[in-house]
Amino acid sequence: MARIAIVKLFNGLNLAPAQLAGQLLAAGHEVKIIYFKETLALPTAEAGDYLELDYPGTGFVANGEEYSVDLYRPVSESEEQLLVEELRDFNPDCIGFTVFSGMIGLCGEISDSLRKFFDIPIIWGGSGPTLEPEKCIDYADLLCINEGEAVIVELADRLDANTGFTDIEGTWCKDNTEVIRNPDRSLMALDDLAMPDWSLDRYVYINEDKVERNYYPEVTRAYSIMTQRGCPFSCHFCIESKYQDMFGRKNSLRRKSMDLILEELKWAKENLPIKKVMFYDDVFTVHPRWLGEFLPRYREEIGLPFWCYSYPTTHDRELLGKLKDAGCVAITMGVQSGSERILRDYFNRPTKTERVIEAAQEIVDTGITGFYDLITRVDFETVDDMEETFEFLLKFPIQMNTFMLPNMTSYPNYQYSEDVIAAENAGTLNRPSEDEYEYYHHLYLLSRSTLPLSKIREIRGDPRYRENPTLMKEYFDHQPVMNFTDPVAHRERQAV
Ligand code: B12
Ligand code: SF4
Repeated sequence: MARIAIVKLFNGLNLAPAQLAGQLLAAGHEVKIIYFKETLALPTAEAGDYLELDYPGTGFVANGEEYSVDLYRPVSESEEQLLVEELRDFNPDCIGFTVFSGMIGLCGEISDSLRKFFDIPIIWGGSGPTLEPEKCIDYADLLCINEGEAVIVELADRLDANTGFTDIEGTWCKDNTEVIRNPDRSLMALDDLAMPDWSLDRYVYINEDKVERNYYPEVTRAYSIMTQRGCPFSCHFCIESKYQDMFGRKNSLRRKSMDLILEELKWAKENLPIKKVMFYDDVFTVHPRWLGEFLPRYREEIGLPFWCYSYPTTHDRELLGKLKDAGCVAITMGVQSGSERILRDYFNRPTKTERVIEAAQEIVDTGITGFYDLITRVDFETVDDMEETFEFLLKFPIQMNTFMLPNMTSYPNYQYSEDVIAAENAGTLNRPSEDEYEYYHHLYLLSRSTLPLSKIREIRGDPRYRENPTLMKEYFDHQPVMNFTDPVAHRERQAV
């Protein structure tokens, strides 16, 4: 039996550590999961005292303020000490880090400092090393490229048997100074995945110079699950598109069998303090036939309210009705831009905005609380694109909600980011000015207010608001929307 510690910087992306732990336990190994530090979301104006992740997220919330969402306080000496003590106490054979792109710098510092205390291999996995192995191999002995369950078990088996670990498929390995790039590993059949492990006594959380034991890393008390991996779409600002390029499109979209999904949910309902379920599948509403069989069973055997993601072309009224009957209380649908030029030429989402509006109306009419995602500060946007997005938002059902209009983040090696670099090199990027952004961000938020359309258009034509866009703030919708499944007050546009 090998002993593997998994360190997870920041609460938020919780599925990978639980899944890897489940797989290791099923194979007879022992695991400890240490959550380290938290990320905070604050108005950007107040963010000065905090550090930011490498690709920080920012955006505009309903009251018009800009927020930074990937802030953290520096790691203190005592937090570092607590991490070392927790690891010593567990006495691992290997330390794993789950790393997304934004964390590479900080995980590097922490991995380097742990080497002073532990002479054992350090393995990194996650989107960070999968996308940028050349950068990450400086800090780790091994990198897991893409899916990790089979890799971590093989590593644990090899550590147990002392048979070396330089040639594990799906990894890069640093052997002295030589970097060995092993072949990719085939994607797993999801039915071979073990149940994720959520045993509280395996979880520890170190933050604010304290250790919290029996930590359940989910603030919303909702159970997070993915019934699928992969996505049928290929948006250029998303990792799924990059994974399809790297590991092949064929067979990348896979779903677990229904019995296993329901078994996991039953276990969660009986053993965890959960009140709702979050289906984090990239697009839950693919395969209406599968859902036609799954949803009645879910209602019967689980019966908890749930949230999921949809895509404008994957649902219709019939499917939404079935989702609602089964307990779906909220859906988030990607919109991303109101400009068809941006959607088609830069996002690889060639859906007509007319259909996006119709798809949103279908959600509203079904009586499911709708949320939408829309990205702003897109590098390729012109003022005409922002005008088109504003006009789109005026037609988009007012009952659809959002937490924030996020600024585009260009993650390394995504197609979108490569297009930005190419356009920068060619000198063809012509981003709007800060004043234009400010004006349109205020117009976007104004478009979501309940003011009559005639009043919104009047403000649009009034030069005082262009001069000073913050004057629009008095009309903004201030309702706090904090949780996907919290009931949201029903809003209607005022009559003229
Ligand atoms: C679900 C999800 C969320 C949920 C998480 C809910 C929850 N309770 O866990 C929410 C909405 C909260 C969320 C938040 C964020 N997310 Co998110 N999220 C996802 C999503 C859709 C799935 C991730 C997931 O859990 N997959 C299931 C697990 C089991 O698989 P996995 O994470 O891929 O891990 C596998 C391998 O990478 C590997 N592996 C991972 N770690 C390790 C460690 C070791 C030691 C080994 C060997 C292997 C290994 O093995 C795992 C199992 O096969 C992905 C997109 C996607 N389709 O992958 C984005 C994604 C991961 N998110 C992303 C981002 C940016 C964020 C945020 C930073 C957004 C923000 N600005 O705040 C936050 C981060 C929160 C935080 N502080 O940690 C980006 C990361 C980009 C990048 N290049 O790194 C992604 C890729 C989406 C994108 N834009 O392309 N997210
Ligand atoms: S639909 Fe969503 S998950 Fe799929 S590629 Fe597009 S952004 Fe990514």
